[in-house]
This record gives sequence, C-alpha cells and structure tokens, in this order.
Amino acid sequence: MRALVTYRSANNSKVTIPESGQVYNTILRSKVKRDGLFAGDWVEGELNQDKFVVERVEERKNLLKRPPVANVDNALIVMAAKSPDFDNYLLDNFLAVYAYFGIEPVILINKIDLLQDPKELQKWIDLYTRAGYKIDAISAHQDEGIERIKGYIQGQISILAGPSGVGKSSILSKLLGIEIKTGHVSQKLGRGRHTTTAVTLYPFNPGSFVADTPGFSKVEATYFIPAREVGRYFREFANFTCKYPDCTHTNEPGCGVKEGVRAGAIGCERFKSYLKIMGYYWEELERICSK
Ligand SMILES: Nc1nc2c(ncn2[C@@H]2O[C@H](COP(=O)(O)OP(=O)(O)OP(=O)(O)O)[C@@H](O)[C@H]2O)c(=O)[nH]1
Ligand SMILES: [Mg+2]
Ligand SMILES: [Zn+2]
Repeated sequence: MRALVTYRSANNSKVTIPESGQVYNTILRSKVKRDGLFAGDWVEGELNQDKFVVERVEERKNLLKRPPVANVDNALIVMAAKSPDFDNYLLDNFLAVYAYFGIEPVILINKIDLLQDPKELQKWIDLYTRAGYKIDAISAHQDEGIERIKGYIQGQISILAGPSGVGKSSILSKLLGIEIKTGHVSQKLGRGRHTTTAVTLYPFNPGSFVADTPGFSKVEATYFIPAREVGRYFREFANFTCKYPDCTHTNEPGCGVKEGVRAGAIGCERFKSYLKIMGYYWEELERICSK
C-alpha cells in the first residue's frame, strides 16, 4: 500500500492514503528509521491494526533542508508589497534556487491592502510576467486572491516559502480556513541551541498538500548553485543564444543574453540581480537601464 508522509517530527510521523484521505500513525522499520523519513516522502507499507508500518521509502525527486520536505512540486513564493518591503533581489535568488531543485514557482505579493496605489506593483508584475513567471497580488487580511491560489497549484506537494513576516502562515490559514500557528518551533534546550522541526502537509486541493515553512531573510543562489550555472535558472535567458554554450553572460564576447538586455527583451532589474549574484560589474548596464 502506498502512502504519503504528511506529518513528521523528531520522534513521530503520520501518513495519508491519498485516495481515501485516511490518516494513520506509523511504525517505522529499523532500516527506514536509519535512512531517514521526511514529510513529503512516498512510502510503501502495510496496515497493522490501526498503524501503518512503513517498510520502504520511494526515491525522492528532491529534498529541501529547512524545513525538511521531500518531493516538492510547487513553491508559492510570498513577498510583501510593504512591511517588509518588496525585495526583487531576494525574490530572484528564491526563483533560481527553486528552479535548481526542479520546483515550479508561483510568486504571490501579499499585503496589497497596505498600498496607497496598487499601481506601484504593476512594474514588478509586468517584469515577472514577461520573464515567464506566474505572479499575483493578494491580501490575506482582506481575503483577496486567496481562492485564485488554489488554481495555481498543479503538483501534489507545495510549500509556502519566502522571507519572514510576509504572511505565509496567514495565507495558509485563509486557504485552509483554520488557524495555523507556525510550521516551525524553535527551542533552547540546556546548553547550545536545539531546533525541533515538525512539518505538516495540509490537504488542500483534492490530492494536493501544502506545507508552511519558516521565513528566510537571506537566500543566496550561489550557496546552492555553482556560479557558472546560475544563468540556467533565470528562465528568460533560455530564449537567447550565446557564442559560447557555457557563457556566463559576464565578460564573454558574443553574449546573446546581453543582447537581450540591450534590446529590452530581458528586464533590467532581472539582469541586475543576476550580475549581483555573479559579483560582476557591467558598465553598460547603467546606460541601458536609464533609457
Ligand atoms: N496588512 C496586512 N498584514 C498581513 C497580511 N497578511 C499577514 N499580515 C500580517 O503580517 C504579519 C506576519 O504574518 P505571518 O503570517 O506570521 O508571516 P509569515 O510569513 O508566516 O512569517 P514567518 O513565519 O516569521 O516566516 C502578521 O502580523 C500578520 O497579521 C495582509 O494581507 N495584510
Ligand atoms: Mg509563519
Ligand atoms: Zn551569454
């Protein structure tokens, strides 16, 4: 019998049978215990009275570290329109990192109720739409756009990601119609810092589950992705061909991506983020972008 791990803490786990929605506490075979089990894992096992005995864990498509969630299909990357301020550089790092893990992103700009003029956002919505991303502006407080989110999620396992304080937990609470405290519990136990992480995947669309994650205030693409490869995870760059197939779009001649920037086909803000990640200064950029 196949099941999905929908709850995992240090010493406890639960699985859900996707077809029926039935939830079971588990008993883990020693090999499973030894090799590790994470929320999002697909497992094989059998029912023993009211417990699900986990015998085998299927191979993972990906495994995120903080919090630990396996087989993530979609990330709802949440940014705030205000408090905290929208940070496109941080967003571009998130987008690259999730692409690297094979996770399809949707960008949500929350707290639009705080804007005097919703047009302030239009620049960013246009930029990311042109780059080929799904992006929407919402307000968890005003229940604006929450229903639309359900339509963006196609995969089975999704996470709400983004910096601290942007409203991830608030959005999840609205989506589920229940109060979610937080997906993360941090405790100081004795000497040193001990972090206990319990991860819950909540049922959401039929057959889909979503997890909250704690906020990251900093994500650096090059922490995960070798610098030479970062350009592959800026999806609009793929529309341009460079003289050298391994072009890093910095100092090489015949760079098609730079041509794309010159022609206005690649957004200035996106290329600025890219060069900042690469630690490269291109003097022409100021001039192109001030036009
Ligand atoms: N004005 C406004 N405030 C919001 C909205 N959504 C959330 N907030 C507030 O923003 C603050 C942070 O919300 P959370 O949902 O805890 O944010 P989070 O992203 O889960 O934060 P972390 O768990 O720390 O990563 C809270 O005070 C919320 O009430 C919104 O749509 N509009
Ligand atoms: Mg939260
Ligand atoms: Zn190039």
